[in-house]
Amino acid sequence: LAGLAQNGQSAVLAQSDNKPAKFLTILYGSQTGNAKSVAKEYKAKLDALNVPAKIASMADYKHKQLKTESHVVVIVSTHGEGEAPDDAVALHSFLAGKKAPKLNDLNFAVLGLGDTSYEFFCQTAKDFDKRLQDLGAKRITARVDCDVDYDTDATAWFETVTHQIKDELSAKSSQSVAPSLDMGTSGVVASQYTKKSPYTATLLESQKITGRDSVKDIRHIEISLEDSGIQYRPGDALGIWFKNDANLVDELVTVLGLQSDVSVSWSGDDYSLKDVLVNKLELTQSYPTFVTQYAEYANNVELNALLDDKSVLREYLAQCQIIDVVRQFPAKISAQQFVDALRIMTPRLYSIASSQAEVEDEVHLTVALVEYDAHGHAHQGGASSFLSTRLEEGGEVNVFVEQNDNFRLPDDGNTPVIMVGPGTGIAPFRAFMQQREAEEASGENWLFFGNPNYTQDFLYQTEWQRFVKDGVVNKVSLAFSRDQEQKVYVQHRMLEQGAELYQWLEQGAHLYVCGDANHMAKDVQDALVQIVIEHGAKSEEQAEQYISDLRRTKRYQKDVY
Ligand code: 2AM
Repeated sequence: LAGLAQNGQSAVLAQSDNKPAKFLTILYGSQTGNAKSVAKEYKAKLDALNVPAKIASMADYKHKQLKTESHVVVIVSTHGEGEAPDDAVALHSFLAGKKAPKLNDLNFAVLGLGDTSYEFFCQTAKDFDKRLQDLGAKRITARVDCDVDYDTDATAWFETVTHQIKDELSAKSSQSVAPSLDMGTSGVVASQYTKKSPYTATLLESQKITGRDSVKDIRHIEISLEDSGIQYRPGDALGIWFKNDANLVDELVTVLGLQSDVSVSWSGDDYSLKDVLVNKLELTQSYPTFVTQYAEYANNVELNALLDDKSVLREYLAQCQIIDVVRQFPAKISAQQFVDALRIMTPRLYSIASSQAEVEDEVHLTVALVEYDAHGHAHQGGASSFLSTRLEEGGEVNVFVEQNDNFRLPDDGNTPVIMVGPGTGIAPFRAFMQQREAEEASGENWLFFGNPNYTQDFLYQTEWQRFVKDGVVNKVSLAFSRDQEQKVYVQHRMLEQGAELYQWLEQGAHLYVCGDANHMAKDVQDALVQIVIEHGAKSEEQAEQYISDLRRTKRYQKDVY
């Protein structure tokens, strides 16, 4: 080890008492990139303080290594109904399984990222916290579960953890260097533009691509990245910072009986009420933290009763915007109090619909305008209405690329690809095919697409026809749900073609699913299990195993929302 110490910069140095050097390992499990960026931010802070630390995605981390660690922090998000992010699935189940080691020498802390609007808020973080404790590890500090606006809580947690570990790690490891971990998987130079400092791009084109009689309003949007130097890869998402609708804000201010131009302070700066509501705060979703604070000023029995029953509250909030709560439960509240009850706006992520191999310094999106009636009023989604109706061609929009290494074309261009992308789920597959065409990849490609009506909703129809004609796409299976009496969905087409689909899988195909998480992705998964049972002559249990092996080996990837 002494020799290593002289030669290898990235070696862990032995201590004078011959104990291995200690460092903090930051393990993150990320789906949309938030947990990863929080983890990176923490690593940077520790570096600045000279606290030895390394960082790793749970997906790249050897599970058994946990036994050798002295200090680990887990930063992990939760999705849907309490599901672990793709990165975390394997470690999460390893810790619950029979092979999980005793971890009596480990000190740990857990930070959860989630959304309080969901029933299983931060469930994955809770699971890690409990399992590590059950395995004998000692908690450095209590777990913190962050809501969507996680910055403040995450920072407070960093400080607590750092305070607890700093002396021990710095003192014992004054000469040690944490081993560096090769994090480079993408081959794309990291952009200087991030969620916190986005690039101000311009809208080149916004075109409705559903027909006049469609039940949907879906736009094809082209944004110029010009000389930003931003690079992205098929599978990545574009983060969009949007502005709330000024008309909605005016109406909200009127209902509240307040004045738009009154000054409020927010995050250390002064703003007019209108400015902060248009640019900074979340209005087109509603969330329990708002209702809890607002209820103090509303003093309404019915509203208080809502707060007493979490599941009733969740149901109420599901199709509710801030203005609905305000209309329904009038309150005596000042502009400052109202602003303090709202949470910070979060950017929306859209799967990128283009490849730079084809469009160079542009980025394309496929955006469905969210519109619905609720509580007796018409509603629109915040970012989708901004992109579709308020942003004019030539107008500015703040964007950043969110890498998604959990949705990548196979490295080998010969590998066949099956794409299941109904509705706007088509977006990343347009990017995939642009990329494969540019690379002249020889692997076969099969698209499953669905939408309500053939004549109105076949998104990018002429492009798909051209891809087929030119031999880029080999098979297209369509499910236009409302063109016949019985609904036909992509999973029905998959089942119909089950024998061939199974054959493709057996030949090593990668399978991708993009689109609705609530129903479609589950139904598609069930169809897959059926297909493997039927055409692979397997029991249900074996089929489930087959599918989970596909996931584990990254041959079955999902980008669902
Ligand atoms: P529907 O709206 O006619 O019911 C894209 O949104 C397409 O996905 C639409 O054709 C929609 O059909 C369909 N869809 C709705 N629920 C689905 C499900 N559970 N599985 C697959 N497709 C679904």
